Formats: sequence, C-alpha cells, structure tokens
Amino acid sequence: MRLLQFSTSHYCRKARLILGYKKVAYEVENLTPGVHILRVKPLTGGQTVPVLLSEDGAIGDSTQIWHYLEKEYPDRTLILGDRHQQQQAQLLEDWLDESLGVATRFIYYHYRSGEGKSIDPSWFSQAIIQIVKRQYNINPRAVTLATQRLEVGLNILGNSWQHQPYLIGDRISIADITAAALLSPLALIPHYRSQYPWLFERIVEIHQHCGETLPPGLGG
Ligand SMILES: N[C@@H](CCC(=O)N[C@@H](CS)C(=O)NCC(=O)O)C(=O)O
Repeated sequence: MRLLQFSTSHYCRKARLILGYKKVAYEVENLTPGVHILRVKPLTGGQTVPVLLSEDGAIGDSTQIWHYLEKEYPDRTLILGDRHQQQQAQLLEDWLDESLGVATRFIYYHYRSGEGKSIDPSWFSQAIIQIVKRQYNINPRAVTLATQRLEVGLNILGNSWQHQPYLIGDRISIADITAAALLSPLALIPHYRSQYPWLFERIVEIHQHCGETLPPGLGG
C-alpha cells in the first residue's frame, strides 16, 4: 500500500490518520505541488492528493480511500453501530471536507504569507504559498468569509468536543478523524490556539489514538 501525498496537506493527514487507526502498513510518496499532476492524473483522472495505491488500483479522494479501507480492513471500524449516529458522522465528514477544510486552507495560507511568514520565510516555501493562493483565489474577501464560516463551524463542533472526547456517540468515528486532520493547520495560528484550547486537546488525542505524528505547532 502506498500513499501519494503532499507532506503538508491536511487532506493527506486525514488519510494517514485512517491508515494509522486501522494499523495498515503503508509507505508514503511525497509529491511536489504543481508537478504532482503528471503522477496523479494518469492514475485517477483527477488532480488531487491523497491517492492510495492498492493492489486493487489507485483510489483518489480521502472519502473514497476511507470507504476502500473500511471494506478491506473492517476490524478496526470507524463506522458507528447506531445507524442514525453513523449518518450524522458522515454528514459531519462531508461538511468538514467541503466547507471547514476549505476555509482552514484559506485562513492558513493567508496567515503563512502575512503575519505567520516567519514560520518559514524561505524562498521555496513562500513561492509554494503564493502558488496555492493563486490556484484557490485566496484573497482578503474570501479569507474574511472563510473566517466567519470557521467561527460558526467551531462553535458547532465545540458543542460536543468541548465536553466529550468524540463528536458523535461514545467512540471514535470518521467525523473525529476528519475534524482532527482538517482543522490541524490552525495549530500554528495564535488566535485559534488561545480561543479554542479544547480543539487542540482533541486533535492531539485523535492523533495519539491513530499513532500519527502530531501536526506542526502541537509537537510535530
Ligand atoms: N476532496 C478531496 C480534497 C483533496 C485536496 O483538496 N487536495 C489538495 C491538497 S490539500 C490537492 O491535491 N490540491 C492540488 C490540486 O488541486 O491541484 C479529498 O478529500 O481527498
């Protein structure tokens, strides 16, 4: 099993958390943003990572990777026993994937190119950040909207994560894994560290649960 990834991508972190939770052996292949398309497109027809190379072929998209791993390695399942709770977990996963994960990307790259430039001011890192900002059209207005969306989202997640270890039910689900991965870039941003301390406690716990290295800012 081989995971094609960007080492810094939060969607790739989600795939690693799932693999780690299920204790599946795999190796990573780190790709360079931009030229990654030459490797990825012939495999999946798409242009995003993560891509999992298995004996059954190439699987693109973190949700499809989860479905595949759940089918092949059902033992350590991330599917909740209660059907209604499982539906809620999948709804949260989709919302995190499509909304909060994207908002986090906008806020993170905006921060890294401005106030947080000192995290890595190197020419190479700043060039990648500028490419990403252009690719996703990360401009001040979009960042403001993303910030508002994230605030609403964190308040919703806080209703459970602030008081209990899991977002839905009494054990880990795909919702916890997805939130821990997709919100992890916020660990480098002081505003979020001071406003949402419970978020980073949960992110650390989920990483420990999955045996995954902690994200930058939290010890990784
Ligand atoms: N819905 C996809 C999103 C993956 C995604 O957005 N990956 C980004 C890296 S964080 C990517 O590959 N971007 C490169 C591109 O779009 O060319 C998933 O869950 O796998």
